[in-house]
Amino acid sequence: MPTVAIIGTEGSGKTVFITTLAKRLSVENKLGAFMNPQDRRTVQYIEKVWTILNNSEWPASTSPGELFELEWTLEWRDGLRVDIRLVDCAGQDLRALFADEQAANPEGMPEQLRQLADYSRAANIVLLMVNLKDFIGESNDERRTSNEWALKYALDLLGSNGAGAHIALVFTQIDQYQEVLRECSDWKNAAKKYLPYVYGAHLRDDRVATMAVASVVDTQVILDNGSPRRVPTPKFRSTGMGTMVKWIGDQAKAVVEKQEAEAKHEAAIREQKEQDDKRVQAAEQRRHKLTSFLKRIGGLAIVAVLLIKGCTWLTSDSPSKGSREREQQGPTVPEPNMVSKDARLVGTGALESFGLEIWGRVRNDGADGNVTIRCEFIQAGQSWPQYVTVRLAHGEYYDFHFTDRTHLWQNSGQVQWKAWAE
Ligand SMILES: Nc1nc2c(ncn2[C@@H]2O[C@H](COP(=O)(O)OP(=O)(O)O)[C@@H](O)[C@H]2O)c(=O)[nH]1
Ligand SMILES: [Mg+2]
Repeated sequence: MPTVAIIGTEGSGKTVFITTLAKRLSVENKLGAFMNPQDRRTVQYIEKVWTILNNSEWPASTSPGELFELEWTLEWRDGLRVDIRLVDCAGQDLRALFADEQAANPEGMPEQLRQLADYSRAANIVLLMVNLKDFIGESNDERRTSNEWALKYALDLLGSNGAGAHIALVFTQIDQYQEVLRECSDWKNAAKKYLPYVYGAHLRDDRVATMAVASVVDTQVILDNGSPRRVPTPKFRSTGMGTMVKWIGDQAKAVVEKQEAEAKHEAAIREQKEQDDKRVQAAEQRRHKLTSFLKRIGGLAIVAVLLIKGCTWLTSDSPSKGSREREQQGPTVPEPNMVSKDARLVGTGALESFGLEIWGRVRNDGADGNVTIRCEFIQAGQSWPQYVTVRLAHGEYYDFHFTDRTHLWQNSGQVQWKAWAE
């Protein structure tokens, strides 16, 4: 929802203005606009001030920030709505509302003013309420210049803060300045005459709209302790309200259209990005498929090559050539072959003791080299080994012969033996 900030220094006429506007729009106007108060306090406040005005009195001046508590939504029949808040501050705070140093140093700003500043800076529509008395009626040149400077500075900052707020300078209490209007023919010309710097910087090219209102057109003079004073006439009329509400509505429409266009644009960008992402994903998948296909093909190719190679190996004569070569070269290690072996008892001549004799023949069927012939004499779980190593040429025989006469004695028990060649 677009937000509206109605900003003005003390005495600019905000309290009387908002009360009059809220009361006049508490029923729908002819353009279908309606001020919807957002809480009971807002209604109570407006009712109280309205009663005061209709009792021919002005409301007591409000302390800065008090009016900010009030809140309305201004609503049109077509569904358009804006949030309205009032920002009242002292003249010197008008700059602080928009000044960058304050934004950069929010701790230096009183909490109350910070709230006002936050709202004002973010507002889509800003109405700056100006009482011409601060310029025309101000006989103090310095004060007049500083009033104008504060206003210009606020507008400068507002125009440059990038939020693109729709801004209007609103002259208030114009029932008192009909002479000025006659003299200048319109309010923009009056600004040119009485606020030349503000005019030159902001109003000249209509970047900032110029408007004028009189919340209380009908006034009467009363004697207050003998001195004459102007007070509202009961059932007073207002001027400029309709024009201002229409202007707010037009700006709000523009804000909403811009917001919608931006949202659409963002959605379009998002959609485009999603599509791009999808396209990238699809391309990625295609590439992945292709790579795995190629990998498979590659794998198959390797398998095919291996198969062909295998066939070649199987069919080629190279391996058999190798084995032939090996055959031609002969075996590389000795291959002892036990041709025969036997054993017999050898007596010492004495009956009580005997020995065992093992003999046999070994042939080397392998390469020339050393051959070891081993034997074991075994009796009652005990064994006594012997061995002999001989160098044998390929095909050469060796007759071996082992005897044990020391361990084998008595004819008791069974004698076992084994012999082998390595
Ligand atoms: N003649 C006339 N005087 C007004 C009008 N609005 C405000 N004033 C005078 O300006 C004073 C300040 O108005 P107020 O709304 O309280 O200003 P605020 O400080 O901005 O809230 C009032 O007490 C009135 O004397 C108006 O429409 N016509
Ligand atoms: Mg006030």
